[in-house]
Amino acid sequence: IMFHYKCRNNIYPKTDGKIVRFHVPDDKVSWNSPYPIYNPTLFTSKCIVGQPWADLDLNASDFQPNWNSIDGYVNRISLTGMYEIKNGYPLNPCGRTGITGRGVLGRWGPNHAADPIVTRWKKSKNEHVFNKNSDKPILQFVAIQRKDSGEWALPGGMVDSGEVISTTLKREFMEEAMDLLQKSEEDAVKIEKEIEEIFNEGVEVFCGYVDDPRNTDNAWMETIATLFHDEKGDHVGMLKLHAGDDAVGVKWVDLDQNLKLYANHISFLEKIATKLKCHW
Ligand code: RP5
Ligand code: MG
Ligand code: MG
Repeated sequence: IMFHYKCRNNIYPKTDGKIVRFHVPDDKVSWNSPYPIYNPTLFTSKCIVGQPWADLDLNASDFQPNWNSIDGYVNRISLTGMYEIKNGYPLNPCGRTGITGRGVLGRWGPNHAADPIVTRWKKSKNEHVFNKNSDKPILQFVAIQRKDSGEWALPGGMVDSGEVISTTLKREFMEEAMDLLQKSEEDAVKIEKEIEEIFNEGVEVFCGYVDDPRNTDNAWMETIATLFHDEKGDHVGMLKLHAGDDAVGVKWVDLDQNLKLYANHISFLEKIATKLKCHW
């Protein structure tokens, strides 16, 4: 299991600076290290209350979640293994975050997402472009700019209840990187066909906990990141990228270890760099 940073020692997102996380030094992240003065704020955002995709409050008498299992339409199984329940609250498997409650996340415990990583080789006049320092070919991936934080990220999103991951991967890419929701029926059908070809052979590169700035002690993000690499680049070359839904920008980005990306998305890309032996 990984160590988390982006969900510690900062201001909780989307709260106008009002919700400050309790300080958690590195040696107090683990639930096994005693931290008697630990007194995190309880915060569940109003924006999730009553949403169809969100759980009820844990105090609600008609809310009886089945932790660590498929609970009706809700997948409460963590990709990291069994998580603990303490005083009725699921515990973040990576340890303390400085906030209890759900923050802006809908589910108590794991919140499942999927991240498509669409890649091609950088080319100039049909030839690979190499980085001068590493002497390796440069890989490009599709990144979106998130509306919530302004950061560049993979075009991922939440798995709808009952949805299969392969559907989430396609749907989120089409919504965020191709603006599917604003297209005519005719154009939407075309986009879906193009996507079908690119997304039929994916390789899972990461599966587990995401160091997401929205995580709390009782709610956290998990993802399955899948690589769709177009070796010749002729399929993805046809795609008309257009930011949509919760994205305000979209572009092909040259892969490099110094990129600043949302959550720990750069670590998924590092695995791809190793796999495809590209510049990093
Ligand atoms: C991250 O948040 C995941 O890796 C995924 O990219 C994203 C899903 O949340 P939304 O984009 O739906 O906010 O943790
Ligand atoms: Mg989305
Ligand atoms: Mg998204």
